Amino acid sequence: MSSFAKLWAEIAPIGRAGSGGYLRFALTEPELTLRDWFRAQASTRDMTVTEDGNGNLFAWRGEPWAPGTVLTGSHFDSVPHGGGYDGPLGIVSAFLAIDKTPHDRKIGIAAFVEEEGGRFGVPCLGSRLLTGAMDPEKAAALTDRDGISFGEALGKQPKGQIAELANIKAVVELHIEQGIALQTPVGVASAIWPHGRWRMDFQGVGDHAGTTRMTDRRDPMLTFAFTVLAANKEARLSGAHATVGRVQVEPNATNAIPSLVRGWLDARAADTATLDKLVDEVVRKATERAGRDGTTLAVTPESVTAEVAFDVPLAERLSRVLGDAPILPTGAGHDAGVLSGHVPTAMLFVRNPTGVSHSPAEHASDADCEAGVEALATVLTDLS
Ligand code: HGY
Ligand code: MN
Ligand code: MN
Ligand code: MN
Repeated sequence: MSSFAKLWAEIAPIGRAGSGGYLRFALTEPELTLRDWFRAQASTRDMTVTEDGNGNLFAWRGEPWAPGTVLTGSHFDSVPHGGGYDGPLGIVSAFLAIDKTPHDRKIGIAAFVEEEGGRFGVPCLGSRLLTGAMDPEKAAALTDRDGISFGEALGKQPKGQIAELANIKAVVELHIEQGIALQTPVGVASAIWPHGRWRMDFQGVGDHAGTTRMTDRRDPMLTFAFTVLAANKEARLSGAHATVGRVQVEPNATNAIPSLVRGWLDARAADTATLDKLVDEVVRKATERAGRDGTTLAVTPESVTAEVAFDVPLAERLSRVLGDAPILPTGAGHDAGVLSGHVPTAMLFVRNPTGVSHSPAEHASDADCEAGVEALATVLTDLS
């Protein structure tokens, strides 16, 4: 069994659901177990483990935050029933890669908290706090579906911006590709598409499903359904990506016309103009339809992220040391995207043969994951 397969087998069962997907929400039992695994891996390598006051975990070879350190790593948390590679692959690969780098190199490994935003609703929460892009008070007040706040889950007020980030020489996050463009085992990221989430509240009038005449209804589900179709059509027309997910219906009964339907539009596009046009069009059409349905629509932009263009010389340097590895964009958000505004940052992608991600079917071959470890070791050695 390869060293990758052996280490992978240690974490594979943690947080796996009957669906074969993972329920690894930030600071819940499975993710806390993965943090214990992280600490154990660090201690077998005599690495110092620190937590930055925001829930981000770090393992350091040498002094924590020592000037000139190269930082790698990713996240443990998953979307509901997500795949096992999205996030953890970057952390498992980091521990295996550091074993292949000269011992005198200053390298750190990070496990960022709440990257998916699957529990508290803000993606890359940990890296946003670390870089000062998220207000600690606001973060502490974010609540999950059970009303537990991030501050309670963390057990303290998040610290916010960490000045020592300025000491970090470079960041390299390894991640499974969440698409099907990569035809070689390893690639290098050029950019992250602009993307964001828009909360859409469709307000109507709750009423009896059986006795209310169709002409008297103000059914928000109708406006919602129209909006889902409009988003899909706009995306197809403009080559963008649009999804409406995480739908909440109140009251959620078979025999009651809902009073409120809440859903999140996740929209992404290769450029900001296309993204803006898509969102504007969808909101315009949905608002028009609401007028016809006698409902109202309130749209709240959340965690809208501008395009991330990774450091070009760094990406080209990585591609060169990896024997001309392809350089390609991604539509997925990453902690590396948040950090790239503060430290020279790069990403390595490991081939995803089906391109499927955020699904139990997400998979990468052991051979490609091993190639990813070798590539990460090469890059960490080169940069440090
Ligand atoms: O949703 C994303 O873009 C990433 O997988 N967090
Ligand atoms: Mn993800
Ligand atoms: Mn991820
Ligand atoms: Mn990420």
